[in-house]
Amino acid sequence: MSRPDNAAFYRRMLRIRRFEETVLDLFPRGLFYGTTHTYIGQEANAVGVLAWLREGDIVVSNHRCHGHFLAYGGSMRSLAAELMGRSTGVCGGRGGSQHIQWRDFYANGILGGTVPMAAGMASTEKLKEGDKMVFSFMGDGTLGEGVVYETLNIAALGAFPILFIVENNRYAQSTPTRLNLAGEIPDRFKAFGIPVESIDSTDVVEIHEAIEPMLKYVREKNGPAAFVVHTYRFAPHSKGDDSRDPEEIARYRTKDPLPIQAERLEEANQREIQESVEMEVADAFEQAESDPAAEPASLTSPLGKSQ
Ligand SMILES: Cc1ncc(C[n+]2csc(CCOP(=O)(O)OP(=O)(O)O)c2C)c(N)n1
Ligand SMILES: [Mg+2]
Repeated sequence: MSRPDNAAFYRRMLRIRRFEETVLDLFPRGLFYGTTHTYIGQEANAVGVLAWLREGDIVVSNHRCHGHFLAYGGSMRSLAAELMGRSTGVCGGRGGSQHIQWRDFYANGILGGTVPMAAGMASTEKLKEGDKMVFSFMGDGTLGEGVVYETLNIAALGAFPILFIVENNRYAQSTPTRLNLAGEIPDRFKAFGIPVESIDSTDVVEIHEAIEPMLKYVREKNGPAAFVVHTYRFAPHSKGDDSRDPEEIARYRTKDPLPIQAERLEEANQREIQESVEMEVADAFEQAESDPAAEPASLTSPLGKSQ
């Protein structure tokens, strides 16, 4: 499988970055329902990993799902509309920022709850004896949920086709990993005999290449594997809640994945991509804002249909 070219990697990350920056800019206007968690700074993970997706593969994301959804191929306008509770949203405006489902993409805001869900889907794929696999994203803080370890156990025993991706952005909300995570992250997978690869990088090309051996292991039906990316989020956990040292944030910002990738492109090419992404973002939010609100009846019906 050939990898996306440098321009495609840059465009995919920029779409996420500009979508998320716009969400943060617009939030104070009261346009969105519920809270939101942006992916700013972590774009290289979703884009590098999900460039390996094949038709029918399943992606299970978490509360920080916009980047995963856009990298999966989701529509920016439907995502904007979902955040605004519009009927044109990904889930008809009923899910909001954290609860997105489209095709084989699922996101849920219950930390850890997504991991057994993902493994359940992987067990089904195994029973079907097909070639599909599951990508299960989780944060470092999610490793504090006990159900994750029950899941690793059963996934390893059953040799389920699932790749666990841990995005260690070094914080769970406001708690640094050094205060809530004993030992080393890879050891938690090794304890169940699950092979694991780690990388400390914000370079989309490096991340894309580093995950390949683990992906191959899962695709060749050997069972689950894991991939740990040491990363950083540049924006607050949610919106205004940031107690991190500004000097630390500034230090990590020097490793911004966007300029790293932009440097691989001619300036004219960068500008062309930037202009087209600006247009896409502006259109997405403008159209979403003028879309009709979700039908009240659809909010109370499990099927989302008016009774
Ligand atoms: C079961 C559960 N407990 C608490 C929360 C509230 N909460 C949302 S995000 C978060 C921190 C998650 O940290 P991590 O897994 O590292 O992901 P990150 O936010 O850093 O991407 C918490 C505690 C939740 N959503 N679900
Ligand atoms: Mg975290």
